[in-house]
Amino acid sequence: MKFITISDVHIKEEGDFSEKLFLSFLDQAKFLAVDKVYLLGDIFDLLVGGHLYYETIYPQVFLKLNLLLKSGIKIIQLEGNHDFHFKALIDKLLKKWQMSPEMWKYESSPVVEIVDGKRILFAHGDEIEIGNESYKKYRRFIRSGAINFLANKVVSPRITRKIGQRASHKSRKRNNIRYDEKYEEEKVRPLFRASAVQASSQYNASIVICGHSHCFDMHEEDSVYYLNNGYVPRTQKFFYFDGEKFESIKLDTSK
Ligand SMILES: [Mn+2]
Repeated sequence: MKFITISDVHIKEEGDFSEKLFLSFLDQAKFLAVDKVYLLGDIFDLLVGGHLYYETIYPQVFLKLNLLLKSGIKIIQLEGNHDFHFKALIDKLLKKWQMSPEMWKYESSPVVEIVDGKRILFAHGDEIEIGNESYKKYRRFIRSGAINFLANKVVSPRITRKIGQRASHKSRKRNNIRYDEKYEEEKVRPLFRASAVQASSQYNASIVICGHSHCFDMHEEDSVYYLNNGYVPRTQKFFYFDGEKFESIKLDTSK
């Protein structure tokens, strides 16, 4: 089985650099003739609730996803902490496109897949991160059934977008401190390496692939292989598994 995977693209609006990178990533799926594409969360900087409205905001992205599925390549979609509660959007699109639910699977928690005898854990990253208890409390609340209901049935996506744009403006200010290089090297990288080792025993997997930390890594420790493509607008990288080994590939947006 061959696959490609990416997380943390953070597409904000149509035509931005993140969108260009993501479209180029989707082109790689056909070029490399993979069987599956794993999207590990935070593909969008803000996408909450299953509204078809999002298809009109990002027409190019959904057109390309449609063509990908038509070519027989399957998608496994994990929630991030910027894009979640949108299973209904995928259900609606698949129905509209007359495609089987098997083609585009939606997961709200980490998944383990057995690939050529190896157990691989796919996660966004915040679910397996060690510590950060106040964030985890916030995460439980925001992922709850009540918020799912609000996002899908009550609040219009236009309003969600406005609220989220404010929130991401605030978190960008924080991120400037958090993702400072020295802090990344000394705190974030070791924390996520340790989190990957812990998650590997929790999920009984020898390979852990996640994002969220925005800190690129390909690291082997205690016979656990941990991969993280980092913050894509900066790293411009994704992972390719050719059936035997992993490769980190740089995206080309010049075309
Ligand atoms: Mn994240």
